[in-house]
Amino acid sequence: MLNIVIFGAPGSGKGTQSAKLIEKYGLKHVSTGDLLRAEIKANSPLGQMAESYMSKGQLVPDEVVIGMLDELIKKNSDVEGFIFDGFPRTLEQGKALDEMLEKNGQSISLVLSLEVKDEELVERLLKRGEISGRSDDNRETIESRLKVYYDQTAPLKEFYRRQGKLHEIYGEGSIDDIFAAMEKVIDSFAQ
Ligand code: B4P
Repeated sequence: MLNIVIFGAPGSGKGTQSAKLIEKYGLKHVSTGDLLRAEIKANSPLGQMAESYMSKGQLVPDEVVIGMLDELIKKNSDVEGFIFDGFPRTLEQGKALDEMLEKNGQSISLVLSLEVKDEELVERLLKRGEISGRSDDNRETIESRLKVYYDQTAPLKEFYRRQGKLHEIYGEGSIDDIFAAMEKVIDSFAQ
């Protein structure tokens, strides 16, 4: 099993690169952002709750996101591996993910961390906001998402570095060049 975490700040290209990785490696894509947006679209109770956090640029509570993932991992015990995109986002989620995988005799293989400077992140997200109209892609919410990233998510890098799983990838430049750098790490792991 090849289980990859795509890690990075909001707008670092996690979703963009995940789409290319799935195509090449045939792994099951798990994007907590997409799952939560689907709940919002369906106007479910979970979606209504999630929206109240996401619209302010805050993280949805750990127990909600962890519960969603637990179910999904159990349901997909026959896949070749997972790409976790946007999960984990807190140390609590990181520890829970290790436990959930362990229960199924699995573990995280690699963590690919996309490194992009803040000015570029803001520029990308503002541009996406103009095109897609995503309600959390406005300047005020982007600023709080970045702050949340540095406060709550970035400490996970140390967690994975200690496990010897962290690979930092330069996340600026062409999408194909960034993908090539990721492929190199994955292919040398899988050999
Ligand atoms: P996510 O959906 O995970 O989104 P993101 O971090 O904002 O974006 P991503 O990094 O995937 O960027 P993308 O590839 O699209 O999270 C949204 C919200 O959901 C969070 O704020 C939180 O509230 C909630 N949430 C999600 N997971 C959670 C969890 N585990 N726990 C609690 N809450 C959770 O790229 C962005 C833009 O850049 C795109 O327009 C793309 O085209 C462009 N781009 C990509 N690569 C580029 C490149 N190389 N050059 C130029 N532009 C590029």
